[in-house]
Amino acid sequence: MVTRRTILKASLALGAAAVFSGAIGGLSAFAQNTLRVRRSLHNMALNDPDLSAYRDFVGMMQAKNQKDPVSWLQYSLMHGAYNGNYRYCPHGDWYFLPWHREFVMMYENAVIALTGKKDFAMPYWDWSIDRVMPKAFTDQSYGGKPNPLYVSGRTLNTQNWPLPDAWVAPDVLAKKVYAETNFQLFGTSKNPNQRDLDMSWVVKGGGTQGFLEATPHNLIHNSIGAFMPTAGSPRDPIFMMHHSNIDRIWAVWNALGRSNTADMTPSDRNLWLNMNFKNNYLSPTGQLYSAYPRDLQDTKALGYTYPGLPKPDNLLADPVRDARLLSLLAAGSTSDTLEVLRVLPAANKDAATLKAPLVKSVRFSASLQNQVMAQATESATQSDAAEVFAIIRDMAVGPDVSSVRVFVNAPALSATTPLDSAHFAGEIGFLAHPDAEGEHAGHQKTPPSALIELTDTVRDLAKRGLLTTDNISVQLVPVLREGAKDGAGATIIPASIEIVVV
Ligand SMILES: [Cu+2]
Repeated sequence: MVTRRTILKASLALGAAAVFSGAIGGLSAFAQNTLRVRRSLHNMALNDPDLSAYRDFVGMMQAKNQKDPVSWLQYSLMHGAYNGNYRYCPHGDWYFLPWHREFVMMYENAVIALTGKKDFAMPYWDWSIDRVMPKAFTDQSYGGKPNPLYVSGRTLNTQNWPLPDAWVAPDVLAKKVYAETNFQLFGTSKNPNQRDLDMSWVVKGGGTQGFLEATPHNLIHNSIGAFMPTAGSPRDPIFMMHHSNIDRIWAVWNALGRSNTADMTPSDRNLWLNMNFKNNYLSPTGQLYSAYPRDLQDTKALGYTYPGLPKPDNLLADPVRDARLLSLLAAGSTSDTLEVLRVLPAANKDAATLKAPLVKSVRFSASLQNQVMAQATESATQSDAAEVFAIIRDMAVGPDVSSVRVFVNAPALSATTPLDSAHFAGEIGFLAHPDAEGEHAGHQKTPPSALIELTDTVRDLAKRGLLTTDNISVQLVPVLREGAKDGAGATIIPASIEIVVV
């Protein structure tokens, strides 16, 4: 039996990266039917018909009266306002993927309607391959006129360009995204307090972000700057290509044979599938319309697909492991004997600052270390490999913090400690949020929480002899927003940190 645990052990080296990278361009498989195919921007000609239709569409939408519901500004306001609040768009909970699937389709349908290009499909920016902004978006002019895809004031944070391996390398995605078998661990979990289908849950957040949302999704938004780190992010035309790629990753994950709902309880399945995104979207003629996750499960049923989708890999979920992790995310405890190491007690008040990273240790017993390390040296492919996760909860994030880097047992740390350090475990990005007052205060998000996998870092450190004590130390280093000052707004205070060996 091949389970998720086995594959972590058996290594994903077997071409996984090449299969999932999106580098395969073949359209032939879909050429005979009517599915529209969303293609990669990689090597796409600037005058490609899909890219040209999108450019024309953006130009048309920007030229309209911006009070018209079918205009560049009004479409973006369904998501949220620049320097304002998020309106309908969920981040940090399990509605993140389906809500944005419909949002990209809302634009796609409008491109078709306004340009008349019936086979238009939104291209995607595969940032695993193309680590800088695609040229179509950075040229200030096109065809002798201003380029509608160009946005002035993008910062393209030099620290983060080209996009680093730690966020987007194909082998990182293979392991941290595609090998995950549980939807909520892959695509961000439910707010544990949700008990009904009240629409307010959609925008509340309060789930625990997995790697996909916390790292490539959030950090690419932030790295681009201008509109992209804010609730007004859809005002940057690159938004649709970024989210088309996020949507493709979900489609690839499903194509590998992963189910969104098979392992949800009946009650959770109902709460996820039947939520009404009521009047969250605008039609090409300016009518409000609704969508339900139950109708957003399969891109082919929605009329589009992506090239090069993989075949199922027959990787089986491990229900015990999934249940343990999910109950830990939901309740802070598990019903069985799983040992939870409390790195930071609940209601912590200690802050990480730029000058003083938050460094907290907890006893990491020899027997736990052995559970993790036994697997690193054992050669059998069948294993009960232990994984190590950190859960960082309810982070109070200062407005000047763009992300936080997580290190393990580093002897010395600073803002410039590189991401390829053996001690680096992960980076969690935070979109910009306004203060908690204001007219949409009821729509404020719960402080973000994230799940960070430490397995490889811990094993690697042990192999190098860098895990010599029986303590494990978790270290948080905030990263400043582009242009922000290192002041009171540059701190981050997690309510708690737990480590669990599953
Ligand atoms: Cu969004």
